[in-house]
Amino acid sequence: MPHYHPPKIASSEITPKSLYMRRREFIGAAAGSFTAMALGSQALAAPLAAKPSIYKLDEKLTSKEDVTTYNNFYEFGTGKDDPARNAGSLNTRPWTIEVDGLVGKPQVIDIETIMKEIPMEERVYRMRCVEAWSMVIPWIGFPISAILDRVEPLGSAKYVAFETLVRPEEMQGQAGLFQALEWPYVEGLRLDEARHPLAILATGLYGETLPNQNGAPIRLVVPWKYGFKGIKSIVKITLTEQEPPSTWNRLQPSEYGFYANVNPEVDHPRWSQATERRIGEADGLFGGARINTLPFNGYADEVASLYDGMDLAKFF
Ligand SMILES: Nc1nc2c(c(=O)[nH]1)N[C@H]1C(S)=C(S)[C@@H](COP(=O)(O)O)O[C@H]1N2
Ligand SMILES: [Mo]
Repeated sequence: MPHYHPPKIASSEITPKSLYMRRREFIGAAAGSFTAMALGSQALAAPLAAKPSIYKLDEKLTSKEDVTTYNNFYEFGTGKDDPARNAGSLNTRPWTIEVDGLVGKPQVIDIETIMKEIPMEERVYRMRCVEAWSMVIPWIGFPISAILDRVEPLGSAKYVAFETLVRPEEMQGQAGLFQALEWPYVEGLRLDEARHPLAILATGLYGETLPNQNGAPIRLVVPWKYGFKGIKSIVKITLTEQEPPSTWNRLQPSEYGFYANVNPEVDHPRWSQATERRIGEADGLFGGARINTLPFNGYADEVASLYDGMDLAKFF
């Protein structure tokens, strides 16, 4: 059962209210590993070995504290501190990814198989959110091609679609009356973008397995694109002929493109994309040092040729 679509019932609706409130207090009060034990089988952060990065970056790493407490993961709430507070309830074992669509060998791949059989590499990348803040993160992961090669895409496959888990009883942002987004969160890449060696599926950061709030057990990282392309907690990958839908584009196409390549010359309709706030750096009057945003987030030499002949402003 690789793909779990339970009915939309909040745990507060199926558990007596008093018990639910007490459980929330209890979970909130318990710390770290104790919370994990109380909730069952989600994996704790564990050391994760990786080959050193072949892509060097001469920039200061964002602290692990900031990387793991300032997050966007609307399945756990819309506040930046919600995911770190709420994502402990997600069970990341067992976990499978269904890979299907235009492939010769569709299959369901277990996360344990991925961790055992695919060599992990460290990749220190800039991460630029469309909201104009950024980080430098030491990810651990592997090129998406390692998965694509296993399923043998057909000649007709042109795009790769990704889907996040739907499990409202463990993802409180998917439960209850207010739903920030349409679930599942979906994203996509052109097949040649997905096959670019810079595009990875990440399984860890800072030398350990991914914390839940960062998209455990496996998430996409495409460093030359805005952060919303980096879909978390992936359960399904589908090869398609047509451009697949993407969550933010579907919600507001005038503000969030399918391509979403970082481009300081194309402003968001409501703010400039020319500069960014590097999280954790020299907090000033406006809450953080502003630095210039680079075309393709600084990866133009590697990836610009993917877009030869395209009007990049038009294809935001
Ligand atoms: N499933 C899912 N994936 C998601 C999001 C989300 O809300 N849900 N937010 C995106 C956005 S807007 C950003 S900036 C990055 C943030 O990744 P981080 O919290 O690990 O830094 O995750 C992306 N992936
Ligand atoms: Mo973002």
